[in-house]
Amino acid sequence: MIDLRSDTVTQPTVAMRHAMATAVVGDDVYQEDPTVAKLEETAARMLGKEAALLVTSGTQGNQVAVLTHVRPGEEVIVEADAHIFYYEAGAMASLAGAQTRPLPGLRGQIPLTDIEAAIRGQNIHFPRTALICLENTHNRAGGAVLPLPYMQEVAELAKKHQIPVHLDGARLFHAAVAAQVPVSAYAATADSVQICLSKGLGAPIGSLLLGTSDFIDRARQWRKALGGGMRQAGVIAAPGLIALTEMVDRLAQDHDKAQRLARGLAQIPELSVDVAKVETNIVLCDVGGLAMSIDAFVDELERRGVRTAEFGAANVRFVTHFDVSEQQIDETLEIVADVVKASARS
Ligand code: TLP
Repeated sequence: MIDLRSDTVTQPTVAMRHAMATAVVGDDVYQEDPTVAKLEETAARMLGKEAALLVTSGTQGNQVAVLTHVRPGEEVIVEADAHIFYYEAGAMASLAGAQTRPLPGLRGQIPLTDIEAAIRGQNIHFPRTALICLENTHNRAGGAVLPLPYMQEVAELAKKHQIPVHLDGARLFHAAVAAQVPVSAYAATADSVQICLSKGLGAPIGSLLLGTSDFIDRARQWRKALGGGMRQAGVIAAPGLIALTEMVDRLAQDHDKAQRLARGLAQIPELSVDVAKVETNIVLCDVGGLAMSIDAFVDELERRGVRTAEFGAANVRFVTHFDVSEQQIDETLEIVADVVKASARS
């Protein structure tokens, strides 16, 4: 199987498995796990934040952030296709009791004028605008990179209105590598940041939430409330340390593989891929021009050994990662071309 459904499907490396087996551990609810402490310190140093908190997943990190920033009935400005709004099972509503204000963006960027217009003024009828969320890279926008100057402008606007910014950086390292911007520069534009160790960096489990020491102290209690207080979590932190220290620079290879795939798909006339929009490791391919349905296309690819994901009414998502080789990208292109040809004949 060539599994291009997501960059979450990678197997832990041999070094990661060894690190898990030999990790020095303690009870992290007592904050006595030295490997967790090392991971949190390393992440905080890399992102230039005071403190970090190991959480079970990107979703948990995002939702702990919302719970820490927002009180019930307050409003959160989000991009309309953002993961925190679109894919987290309505948790901002069910857990934080937050009201969301989704605003459409262009390649993940909500126009600044729209953000400013959506910020609530003082009025007895209005909820308080308590948080602005950004996502970089932006998943549903096809791994789009939010440029640093845009993020700096949002930060300035938010500061002017004294509203905190949360950055869903599940793939922030992908953005940093693609834009050649230090990850700390991106992190500096947000009050809290969530990064995933399991998306393209190869760790089997875990994300980190980062912010000021005071914010992380409060977030730790919300993590406990959500059942995310883990005991000998060093076995998770140990591969996470390898993810942060050894797996970041190689993301450029995943971006190259995505380019190779996108260029190949773009040569198939029945498919539509905007190669210029492939900035990182996600390729969106519009299959609306095919004689077969998107379901049938994805199923047929799977039957022939290529796993992809349906992403909306007409888009198929292909995500590259370290467990897929250049040769497998070429094999994928051959299989896709065959399936498209067969669909035209039938
Ligand atoms: N995204 C997954 C799916 O949920 C769609 C994927 O395969 O891409 N933020 C962003 C931007 C994400 O892409 C994801 C995962 C998360 C948060 C949530 O992370 P997990 O799955 O660890 O809860």
